[in-house]
Amino acid sequence: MASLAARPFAFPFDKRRAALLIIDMQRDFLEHGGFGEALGNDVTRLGVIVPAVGRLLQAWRAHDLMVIHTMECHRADLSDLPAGKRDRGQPKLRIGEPGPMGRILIAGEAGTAIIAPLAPRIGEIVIEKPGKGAFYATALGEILAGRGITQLVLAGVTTEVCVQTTMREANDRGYDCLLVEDATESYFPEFKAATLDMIRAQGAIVGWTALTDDVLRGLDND
Ligand code: C5J
Repeated sequence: MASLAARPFAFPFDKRRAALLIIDMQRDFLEHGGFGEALGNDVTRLGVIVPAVGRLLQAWRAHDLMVIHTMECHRADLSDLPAGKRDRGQPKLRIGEPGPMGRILIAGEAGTAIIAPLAPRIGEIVIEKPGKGAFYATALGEILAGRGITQLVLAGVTTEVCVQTTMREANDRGYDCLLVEDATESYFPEFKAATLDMIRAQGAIVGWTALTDDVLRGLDND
């Protein structure tokens, strides 16, 4: 067990029980022509975290620890897409409609894929999730239990939507969760800042936050 420098206080890091959970680093959220842009966002904001997420990924692989990637996506027949999620707002393209990278947020389409620098390797778990949280309507809980995982180190996008929802789901299920500050990003900087604050407030009510360098130091020291 290592003590990892984190906020609001040190994280009791047990790397053998800690999975790296990379949330939704998909072309649909990071590249032009995808879902994020259809919602009116500046998708170029998210690319800044790719090197940090890549460093975490390489380190987890080098230590032969568990890596899990998630992808927000829906079945081709849209049977797992609630009408409210499809119809809400005025996006340029709705989920399931054809865009420049294929049908928006549909499993198997080019735009749904994880960006090339962070592409999953054979043997790494990829969770396809229809919701914002990675536990909802997926086998994630069973997979983690099967591997004896009790801690989650989270990275990915977007901080206040899929990352935060997943972290709250995990916290309620008893996992110790640490969000890597410079490996998560939002289309809205103020939402990212507020999310980090509310996660670690009240004595880590949802969990811890730390920088990539501190996580990597903890990994090497444990
Ligand atoms: C959103 C996500 N923002 N991955 N999805 O719709 O955060």
